[in-house]
Amino acid sequence: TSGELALVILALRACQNSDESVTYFHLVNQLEEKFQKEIENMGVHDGNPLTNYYQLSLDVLTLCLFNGSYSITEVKKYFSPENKNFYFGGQFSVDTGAMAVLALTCVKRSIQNNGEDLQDISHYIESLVKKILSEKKRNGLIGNTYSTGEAMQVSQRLTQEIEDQEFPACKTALKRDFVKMQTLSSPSGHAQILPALMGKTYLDVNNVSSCASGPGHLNISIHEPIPVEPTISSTWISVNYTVQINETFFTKVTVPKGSVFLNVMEEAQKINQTAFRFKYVESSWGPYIISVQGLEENHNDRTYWQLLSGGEPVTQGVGRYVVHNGENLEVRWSKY
Ligand code: B12
Repeated sequence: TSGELALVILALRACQNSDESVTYFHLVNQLEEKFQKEIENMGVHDGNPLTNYYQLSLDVLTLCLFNGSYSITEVKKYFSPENKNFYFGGQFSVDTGAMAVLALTCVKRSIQNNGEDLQDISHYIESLVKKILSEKKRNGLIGNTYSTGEAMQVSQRLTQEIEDQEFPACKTALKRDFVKMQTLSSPSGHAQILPALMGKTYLDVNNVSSCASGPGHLNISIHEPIPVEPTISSTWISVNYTVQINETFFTKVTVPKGSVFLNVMEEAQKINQTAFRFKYVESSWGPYIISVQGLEENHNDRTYWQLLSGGEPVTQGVGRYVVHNGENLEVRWSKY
């Protein structure tokens, strides 16, 4: 996807030794094409990109940092803070907003004259940063753990406030979660939190300080990361499982204690293949559910399979979410 390619380009640059010469020309060309396909898709599918605005932001950021071509008029047209793509199910996506601010900040720096473009882009940035800051929680996080690292990148003020102990819980919470993730080995989570913990942003990627040059000075006391597979024991628990489309399909499932959401779905599928069959793809966050009962998610229609527990969306995927005895799990056909 366009965002995956953008991340690859950023990663290559971040890791480039100063004595290496790498040409990004072809990769950037391909990214330009993929970005145009995203825009074309929006034209014919009611403003919905092929992927999402998190990735479109990664695209603009990378094209801007690597002198690729993109049109400021298009950026202004699509990145207005009121655009529906900044929201999932009515909820402002801090991750998406943060990535867009990074992209717009790069675009702003690249504008030479002091005209209307500069004013509009500055206005977008201001408005998005406000929306991000309004998602600050009492425990110090902005949105949740994963979005906090990215939110910290967008606002020097935010980073400073956190440093100044105004939100002491924030950095502590981030460090704690970082350590937790180490044991659960979530490379995506790490990649999104590390820059903030190191006081860097994705915009710094061109200020080469080679990643091969040393481990840096991140002060987290971890000794040996202990790889923790979910501990499946011989104790059994019982979980309620529902698939919700227009109708409700329900079953009770028994799984070993320590099982994850995916294990429940697999057990349900054994009980009733017709009602509970499903498919997933592997992603950088682990298994992602793409279809249930043969009904597949569709980016053009903004449909997907939402995961819930007790009627509330869960904050982890099926491969990570550990289930509890008596829990009411649900997979719901939803729109975002
Ligand atoms: C866009 C997005 C979505 C879209 C994806 C469809 C689309 N139009 O692209 C929608 C709204 C459908 C979605 C759904 C979910 N998401 Co989401 N999503 C994102 C977001 C903002 C960007 C992902 C992206 O494009 N990354 C860049 C590309 C290059 O990387 P990628 O890995 O190839 O991207 C793909 C996967 O990330 C996948 N994906 C998206 N969300 C999730 C969640 C999980 C658990 C998995 C395994 C995969 C996955 O879709 C991407 C496009 O194909 C991230 C934010 C972030 N900080 O990463 C959250 C994020 C990844 N999502 C998250 C969550 C929790 C979910 C849900 C589990 C929510 C729920 N309760 O239902 C569901 C997934 C359920 C399922 N079917 O398995 C969390 C994951 C945290 C974690 N520890 O696992 C994140 C980090 C948001 C957050 N701050 O909490 N998501």
